[in-house]
Amino acid sequence: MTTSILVSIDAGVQTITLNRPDKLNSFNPGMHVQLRAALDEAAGNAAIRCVLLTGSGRGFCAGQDLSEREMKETDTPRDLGATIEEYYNPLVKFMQALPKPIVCAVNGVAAGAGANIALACDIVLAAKSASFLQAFAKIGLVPDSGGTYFLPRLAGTARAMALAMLAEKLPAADAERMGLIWKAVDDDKLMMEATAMCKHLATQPTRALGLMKQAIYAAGDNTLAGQLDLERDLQRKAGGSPDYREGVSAFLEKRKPTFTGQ
Ligand code: LHQ
Repeated sequence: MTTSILVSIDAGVQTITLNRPDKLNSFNPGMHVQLRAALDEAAGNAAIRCVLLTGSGRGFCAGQDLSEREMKETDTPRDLGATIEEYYNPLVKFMQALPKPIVCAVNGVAAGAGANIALACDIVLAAKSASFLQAFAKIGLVPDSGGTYFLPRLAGTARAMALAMLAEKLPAADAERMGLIWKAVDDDKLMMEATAMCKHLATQPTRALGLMKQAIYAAGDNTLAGQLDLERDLQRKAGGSPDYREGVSAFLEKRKPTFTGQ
């Protein structure tokens, strides 16, 4: 049986590779289920301290598999909201709530929901030849999987609107310049850089990194006073962690800390 998702674990990093290359890794229900199972493992396995998401072949992910969506004029329209409710929305919420870093290595075109699932990751690296495409307008849909949330927050309303309405491919270097992603890197360096970054993150104070995600994602909806309160509460939690003790001891003893992630 061919599997839609490849998963491997090494040095605290779980690498998840979307694996339907002949369909540019577009999503069908099977791929959704397998991806969610992999992320569930990342959540439950303390030995996994960073997730790396990428795609196989020449694309990252082309969003929903449209070959399963062809309609005749006489067909009753399918409820796309149901697909989103069942798969895409829980996926994006789960990724953002996972208390461990998720790095995305965008190896090729990221289109439709595929683009927005990339943007839902915590740190996004992309190959210089990769591109981001809010493909929805081309097929009469609206951006989903958090697109209308992430785009204006990351790049501003003017850019979000044009990206959504014009549905033009945005090269990775422009995505970096607009602040949509962390970095565009040479194609042949992408996986090396992404893996090195993940291996580094997997040695860091995982609990604190998870709390950082919580704080930074809450900021978009919070007042300053609310955010200051949240920082106080999260710092209280981080300050009670073994990794905080280790970090301070290592600093005072002038040695490298050994964080356990706790
Ligand atoms: C594909 C796909 C694809 C199937 C390429 N499906 N085969 C949520 C809920 C429910 C329903 C609706 O949607 C959603 C959210 C969404 O994600 S909607 C947006 C869906 N995605 C798109 O509209 C993107 C469609 N794809 C494209 O526009 C192009 O393929 C891009 C720009 C991504 C890449 O273009 P090219 O590099 O020129 O590649 P290609 O078009 O030749 O594609 C390569 C193959 O992959 C080709 O198959 P073939 O057998 O002819 O070689 C495509 O049919 C297949 N493929 N995307 N989404």
